[in-house]
Amino acid sequence: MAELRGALIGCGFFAVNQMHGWALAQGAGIVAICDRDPQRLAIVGDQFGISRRYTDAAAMFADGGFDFVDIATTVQSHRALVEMAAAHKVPAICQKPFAPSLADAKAMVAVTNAAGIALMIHENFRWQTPIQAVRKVLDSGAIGTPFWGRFSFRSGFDVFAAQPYLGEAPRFIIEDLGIHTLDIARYILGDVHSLTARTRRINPKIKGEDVATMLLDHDSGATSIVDVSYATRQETEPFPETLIELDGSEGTLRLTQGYALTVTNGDGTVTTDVSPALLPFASRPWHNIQESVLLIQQHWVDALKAGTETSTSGADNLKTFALVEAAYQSAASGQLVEIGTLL
Ligand code: NAD
Ligand code: 89Y
Repeated sequence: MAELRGALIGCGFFAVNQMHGWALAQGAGIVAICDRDPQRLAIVGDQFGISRRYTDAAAMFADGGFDFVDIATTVQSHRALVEMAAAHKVPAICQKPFAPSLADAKAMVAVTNAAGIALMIHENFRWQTPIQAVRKVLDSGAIGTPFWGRFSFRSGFDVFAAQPYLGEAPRFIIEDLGIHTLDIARYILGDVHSLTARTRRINPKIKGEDVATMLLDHDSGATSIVDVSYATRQETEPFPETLIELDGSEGTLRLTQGYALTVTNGDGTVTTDVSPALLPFASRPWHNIQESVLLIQQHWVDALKAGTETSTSGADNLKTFALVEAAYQSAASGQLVEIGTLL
């Protein structure tokens, strides 16, 4: 099949990683870009040699000539742009967080289903090499059936320097980062039926919460803790590592700082280095995330060509997004939230 032609909307901070990813992905390339900010359009267009440039997404869709769209804007525009893609029957990738609200996210799944187009949420953290390595250990049966887990992301990294909007919204860490950690918890231990959360704001300069602790009841019977913080200073800054502890019927697994994966069972203890690759365009400490961008984009190309559903389809990501909504509801009420009431 010929190379798939993509168009990218939103040429901001993170889109540069996506453009690098598209340059390396097999079977697809970007033929048009759009940003309502002419400066960003020029910077990214010049860097990646893209001559078809638009400041208006509607004009780009009207001109057409692409097989999919990659929406890399911030959350406020996601629903309108996905609806535009559906109206033109163009399969769409949409960055996380899915939408401003669960109602918007459900509407986006409905409109893409009605149009018969694929929708993938760019939920890339489950594609990180260390997370894939954890999944493989579980699938091998090395620790038996997991009954308890902890998914932890604690950092003092200044994310506001590159993404100033993160300090301005009333919701911060769960919607921005915890969404990834909750998705990893679902990916590893399966769907969740109830959740309890507590949040704090430690940094006085921001509007939203920067610490959250969540307790998840999985359908499998496993219990997990998802804890995230951007107010945690440590001797060695772990950004952007997700640390994982799993206890299973036959053994344990620990993914510790420095990308070390330790598995203990009846055969003894084995520690493996599961560091991500440092791709040619990547820079530490972002390389873990940057590699997962290429991996999820390659997955999209392969699935689009094969006509199969993606791992983080709109329908799948609704279940992750419901956990985000549940966490905010639980933190506000102090009560446990049943996920089924939201979906
Ligand atoms: P940004 O503000 O730097 O870039 C967004 C760009 O989109 C801006 O240049 C803006 O002008 C443009 N834009 C907004 N609305 C538009 C519209 N309707 N039409 C055309 N252009 C429009 O933001 P960012 O930091 O690059 O974040 C973008 C998204 O990526 C966010 O949703 C963020 O959560 C996500 N993100 C994901 C990861 C990840 O690992 N998956 C990491 C960082 C950021
Ligand atoms: O926006 C966030 C994301 O998705 O990954 C890390 C991040 O850039 C800052 O929390």
